[in-house]
Amino acid sequence: MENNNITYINYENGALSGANISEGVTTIGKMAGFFKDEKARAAIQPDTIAYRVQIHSAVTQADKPGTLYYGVTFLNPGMVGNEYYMTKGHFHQKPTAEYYWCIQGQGKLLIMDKDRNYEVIEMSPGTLHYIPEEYAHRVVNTGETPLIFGACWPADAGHDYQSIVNQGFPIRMINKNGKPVIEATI
Ligand code: S6P
Ligand code: ZN
Repeated sequence: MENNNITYINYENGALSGANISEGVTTIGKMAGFFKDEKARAAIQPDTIAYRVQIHSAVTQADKPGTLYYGVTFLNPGMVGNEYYMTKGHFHQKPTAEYYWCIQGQGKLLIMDKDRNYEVIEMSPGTLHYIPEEYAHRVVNTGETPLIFGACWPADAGHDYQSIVNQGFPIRMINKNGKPVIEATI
C-alpha cells in the first residue's frame, strides 16, 4: 500500500515512485553535436530515447544553497555509428561535487577537469563514484542492457552543457570488434 506523501525507491532497478518526482527525457533528436558521427545521429528516429532521468525534489527554491536533489538515470543501450549511447555530460556551474552509483548495467564514467585532464572509470552494479567539484561528468553505456545509476548533487549546482558542446571530452568510447575502446577526440 503506497502512502501519498512517501517516495519509494525500487532497489532492483532504482526506479522512483510516489511523491515529489519529475521526469526528463533526452532523445537522440536532442543530442545534435554530442556524437562524432553527426550523419549517423541524424539518421536515427529523432524521438528515440537515449536516456530518462527521474528526479526527486523536496526543494522549494532551486537555487537555495545547502539543498540537494536525488536522481536516477536510465541510459539505454545503443550506438550512434560506432559510438555508444551516452549522457550529454556537463560541468556544474557552481563548483560542487556529486555522487554517482551504479545500480544496473555496464559502462564508463568519464570525468574531465578544466585543463582537460580526464579519467575513465568502470561502472558496474554496486560501484560508487565521487565526482569532485570542477569536473565535468558523462556516462557511457557499453553494455547491452540499460545502464541505471543514481545521483545526488546540490540543488544550486547549475548545469553547463555549452562547454561540452563547444569542446567535447578528450576521448570517446567506441565499439571496436565488439569491445569498448577509448578513442582520442581529434
Ligand atoms: C545532475 C546529474 C545527473 C545527470 C543525468 C543526465 O547533476 O549529473 O542527474 O543530469 O545523468 O546527464 P546530463 O549530462 O544530460 O545532465
Ligand atoms: Zn552533475
